[in-house]
Amino acid sequence: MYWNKKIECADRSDMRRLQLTRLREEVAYEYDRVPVYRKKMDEAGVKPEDIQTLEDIQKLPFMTKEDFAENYPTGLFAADQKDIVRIHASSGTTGKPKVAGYTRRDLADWGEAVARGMTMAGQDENSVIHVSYGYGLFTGGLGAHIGGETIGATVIPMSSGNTKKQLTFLTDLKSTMLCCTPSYALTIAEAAQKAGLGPDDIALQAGLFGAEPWTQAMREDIESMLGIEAHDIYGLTEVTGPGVAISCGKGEGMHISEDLFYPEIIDPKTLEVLPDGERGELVLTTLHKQGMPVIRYRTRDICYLTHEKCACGRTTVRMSRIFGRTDDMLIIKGVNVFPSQIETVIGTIDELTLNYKILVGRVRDRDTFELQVELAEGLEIEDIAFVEALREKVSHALREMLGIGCKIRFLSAGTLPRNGGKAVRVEDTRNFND
Ligand code: DLL
Repeated sequence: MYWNKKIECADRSDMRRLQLTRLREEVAYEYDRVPVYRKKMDEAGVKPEDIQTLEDIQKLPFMTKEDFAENYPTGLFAADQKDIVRIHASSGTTGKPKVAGYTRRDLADWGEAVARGMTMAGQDENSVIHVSYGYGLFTGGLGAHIGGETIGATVIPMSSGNTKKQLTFLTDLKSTMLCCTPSYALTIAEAAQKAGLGPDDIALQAGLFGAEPWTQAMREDIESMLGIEAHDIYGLTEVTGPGVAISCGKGEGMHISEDLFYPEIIDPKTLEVLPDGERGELVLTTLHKQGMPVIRYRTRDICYLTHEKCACGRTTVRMSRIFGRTDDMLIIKGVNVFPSQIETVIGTIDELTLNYKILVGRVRDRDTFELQVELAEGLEIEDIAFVEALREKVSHALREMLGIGCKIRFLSAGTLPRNGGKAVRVEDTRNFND
């Protein structure tokens, strides 16, 4: 089943023609309307007219997350405020969020991209779509929502949390698709098992899981426990949200909606464009965005591309699973966390030193998150009342900054190893390569 066969199964030369037309329009629009990007292009000595072929994209300067930090909150917006109908945001390095703005047409395109994926996963206007991604500034909830509405399905805006209620709605309303992070899918699956509900008791057929890296083993667990087909969905706030690419389940990887997003893979060190099959950093250019187009945006996500025709009949380029990131952003329990945010919090609390370690791991496919931090010189770790009050204070401040909780372990001053070189602040023992 295809949502938009003309695009999804387009002849490659037709697709490239469409992409070139859109790229030229998008670059001219961005040059005209976003002074920061115009300056970058001028500095690189390139004008919109220099884009004559798709390969000419390589003449254009990159955009990075630093551009978001420097131009917070709306310096990268291209549309007039009266035409921006929605704002989303995700966390940034310094604690300053990356803010994205959408016009009506951007929302329609977003719905279209997610609709393609939902159709790949066998959903249509008869489906009941249970959305357990968070609603709000995070793009997961409203992104899945708009896709479900676009295909005309019945959408349940559950948001995340309250697993018991999730199960009740899933079963009582006979949901056919579950949309949430893969780790939350496992939580729901385990709760279903505990409640004695097997695949035959639930109407679910498929799931659209993303926003964090996951493994093949996790996919198999989710599929067998819930009796569904699990599809991978990729996206990021800066580019739109979920739906940049979605897996069809027939071939490897995720189909990119190439009429809307142009992908390149670069070597993050030399910045050279790499051929199909080679792992590198994914760079994305929006081809039809009005609110906040991005051009050659360095996502920091590591994957590879393939242009081989897929067994499902689609001709669109596919990206592999995400194997990791080139920067220090961690995704813990589906939430983006920068170590610098944690350091900022620690720095505001006098009773702590800036010697800390973040430990991230996985136990039974679930993320664990612990902060070890040293007490300031002279403070007694044996003073239980003091330590508990401090724990409360640090916990609260961290939750305010990150949006998730973390286990805190206090250490006496001087306990953490100092190696004299670059401090190793993060120990992430999760492995997303299998
Ligand atoms: O996570 C958008 C999204 C919502 C995607 C729901 C899929 C489903 P951000 O919060 O801006 O946006 O985080 C974007 O999450 O750069 C990747 O590192 C990671 N990511 C997103 N999808 C996947 C995936 C949303 N399927 C960052 N596999 C991205 C691995 C993913 N990592």
